[in-house]
Amino acid sequence: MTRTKTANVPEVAIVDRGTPIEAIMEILDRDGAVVIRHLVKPAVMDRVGSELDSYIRRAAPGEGDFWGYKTKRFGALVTKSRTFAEEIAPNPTLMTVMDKLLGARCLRFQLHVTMAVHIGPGEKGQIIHRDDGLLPFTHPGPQALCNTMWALTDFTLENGATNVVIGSHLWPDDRYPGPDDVVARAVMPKGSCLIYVGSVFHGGGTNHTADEWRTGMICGYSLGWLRQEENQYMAVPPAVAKTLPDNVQRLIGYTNHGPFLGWYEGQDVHVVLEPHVSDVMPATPEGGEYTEEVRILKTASFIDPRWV
Ligand SMILES: O=C(O)CCC(=O)C(=O)O
Ligand SMILES: [Fe+2]
Repeated sequence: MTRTKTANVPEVAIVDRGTPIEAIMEILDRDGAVVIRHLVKPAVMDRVGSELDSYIRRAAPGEGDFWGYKTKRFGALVTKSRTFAEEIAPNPTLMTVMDKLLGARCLRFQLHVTMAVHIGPGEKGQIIHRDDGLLPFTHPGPQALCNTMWALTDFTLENGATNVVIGSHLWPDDRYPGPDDVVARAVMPKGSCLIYVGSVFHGGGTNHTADEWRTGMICGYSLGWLRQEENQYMAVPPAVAKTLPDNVQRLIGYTNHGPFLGWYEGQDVHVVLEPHVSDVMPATPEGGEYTEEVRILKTASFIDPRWV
């Protein structure tokens, strides 16, 4: 189905790939969401689509107003799609955006959630919500997480492009979207990416088509000291993580946050991916084989709040 532009339906601000990061951050700060058009080539999405195809076919639809009744979902995209693991989750533009958004309140941000969302014909719009509603923080406040939605198919007004309540990331806890608030649609071609901060109200759109599925992939990031929404160590167990690039292993969480969070036997948890791992706390070798963080962990006499 071709995209029909409806004059009075607002759309989430869209910029081209390569737009300066400052301009992207300005829109994100103002609206709570922004779309980057063709952040990857459509061919990359074709590859992801073929890697996920058998899962999409096997997945069962949801059974509630939040996950829908005609919508298929599944997680663990890092394990299920090599292209997602290597080219989508660690996308350099997203890494820069997340660093700007989350980097001031953690030593490293982490992968928070991955999920395919395959909205079927006739599905009604998802309940409008804040993704950071899972966390006990008050609004407005600094962002604890930021999710993205990658378009595996075109996202159109007809097939369920995500609804985003513009500016709602700045609202207090007791304000919920009403009829006077601007709900914009994340209309975007395949290969584009919607970035939406954790506190902005949003939800999947209604799929008005008779025969078209709207397929997207959620890829979210959060402060590195927070519990991840999707259990990444279960979704990407060590045997799989071993086969991934170093930066992706660390993004998933196979590394310590500062010296004190996430360690394994007094070591950077990344060692569990190496062929020989000591299962007791090993002695620090002469000559500083350990990283500075592990040296601090093993020799500390106090805990410095800057480490967390
Ligand atoms: O499918 C969409 O467009 C949004 C999905 C979503 O917001 C969610 O599942 O949390
Ligand atoms: Fe959501």
